[in-house]
Amino acid sequence: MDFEAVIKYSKLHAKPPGLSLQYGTAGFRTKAENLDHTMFRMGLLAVLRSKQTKSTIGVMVTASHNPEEDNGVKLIDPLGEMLAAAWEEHATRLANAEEEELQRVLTDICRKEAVDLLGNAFVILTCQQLIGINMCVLFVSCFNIYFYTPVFASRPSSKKLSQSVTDGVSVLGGQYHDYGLVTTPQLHYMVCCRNTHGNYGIATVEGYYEKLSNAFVELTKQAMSQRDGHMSLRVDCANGIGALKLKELGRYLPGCLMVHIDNDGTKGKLNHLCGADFVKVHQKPPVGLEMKPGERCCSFDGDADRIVYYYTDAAGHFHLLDGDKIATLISTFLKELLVKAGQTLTFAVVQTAYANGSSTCYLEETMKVPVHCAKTGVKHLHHKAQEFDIGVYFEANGHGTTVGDAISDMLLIEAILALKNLTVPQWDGMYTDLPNRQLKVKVADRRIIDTTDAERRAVTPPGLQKKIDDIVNKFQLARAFVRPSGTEDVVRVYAEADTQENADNLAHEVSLAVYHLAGGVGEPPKAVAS
Ligand code: NG1
Ligand code: ZN
Repeated sequence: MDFEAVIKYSKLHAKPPGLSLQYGTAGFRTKAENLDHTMFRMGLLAVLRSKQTKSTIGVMVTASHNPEEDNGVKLIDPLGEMLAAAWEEHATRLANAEEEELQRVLTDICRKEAVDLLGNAFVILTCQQLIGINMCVLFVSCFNIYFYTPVFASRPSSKKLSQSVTDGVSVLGGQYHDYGLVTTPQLHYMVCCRNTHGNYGIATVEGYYEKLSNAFVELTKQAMSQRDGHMSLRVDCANGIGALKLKELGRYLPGCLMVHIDNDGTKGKLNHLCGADFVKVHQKPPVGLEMKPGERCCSFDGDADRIVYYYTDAAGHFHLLDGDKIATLISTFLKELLVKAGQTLTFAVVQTAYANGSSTCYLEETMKVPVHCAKTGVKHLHHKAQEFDIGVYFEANGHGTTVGDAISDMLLIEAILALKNLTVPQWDGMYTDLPNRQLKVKVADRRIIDTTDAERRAVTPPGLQKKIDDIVNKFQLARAFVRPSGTEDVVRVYAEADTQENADNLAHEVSLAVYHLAGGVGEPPKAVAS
């Protein structure tokens, strides 16, 4: 390794002294102004991982559902999966090394991971310039580097951050290739295809559309031939990349599925009052979408790795079908097929603590499907799901499958609804969600909260869990937990109870406990306005 060059270039991407970041649920997330050194160093790390695995590795610059001033970076492993845990630790160490420690940390990673520095590295960079938040994607593999130019005008921070990544790649002798404007899941797909030499699919966006649309047509052709008229779906694309990609996919889909795209980025801001996160957290329809009663609608998030469904009934009531309902639909469908085929494969559903209590109860007690609870973050669910022949996993926010892919999840849901001849209200009627509420509390240092039992109990600060237990005991059918967010500088509070009012009050009381016992900053949390 040419340490002299690394150190010289590193000075151009100098680390703010003392700044400490952590590779969390979805990589590093913080203000764009504090990310330059991290981008450069993730470029270095991606090359090392590529050399070690002799494979394409993805590096993504993104802050999918976060506020505009935030940005982030994450690495994608050879099979399109999240980065291996040991390398997450290397990423954190590398990002936090002061300039004078850089050489030692790099040497240490190479030694521990037996990286062959003479090997090749291959990198593909794409930028997703969206209204509001920029996302850039970089792939590393063992041959070349590719670079894609954003379609829209680039924000200065995005250009600079992606340049920092390529500086890191170049200084270690990696090469580039540009994959253009793609969704996060498409990048994961591309990494997997490249490393499986076409066995998984063709590593182009066209290959992706062909793979998904062919599977959809094959799966539904019989059901579609028996239908009167086409199926139709309204999609809120959160003013993100999903709109563009869904339009492209439309050319590959047969006329039997009519997709109407709203919030396509021509008018609104990315994730602003729309998108899967907004709909899930606020439990109301997005702005920019005119729903007719009973009309089937869904929302993607900004980088199209989450999806939630919803509709309004004749009385105008809003009904949300979140990741838990999606997991239930898919697992019920698969379980029925397994029973029909007389198969005895191991089968389980993996959820997180955010899963609605009713969904867990329905799966275990009515469907007789084993349910496991993993820590937040799809990588945790993914690893648990791999223990079974068939594992279905979704976070309640609609983030599911290998890395979360709103487009492929949408097609799967549409296929199942067609095959089972189910309407959305019928699907919704499988079980009734317990009323719930999610809140955020600002604290001085969210690391003060440490959790156990798949994040369902707080071990620190002292007294907090006892206080939460006491509050929960005052309510019926109640459950609540708190955990530090891995993607935002907040503590998240989740509560569910027998009525919405009780869920709101429970969430508020728990928020106050966090505020008082875990170093809350600013004004104390206010009661939830219903
Ligand atoms: P954090 O910020 O750690 O809660 C959020 C989501 C996760 C996951 C990641 C990555 C919730 C409560 N949390 O993580 O489920 O999707 O973002 O996108 O929705
Ligand atoms: Zn996302």
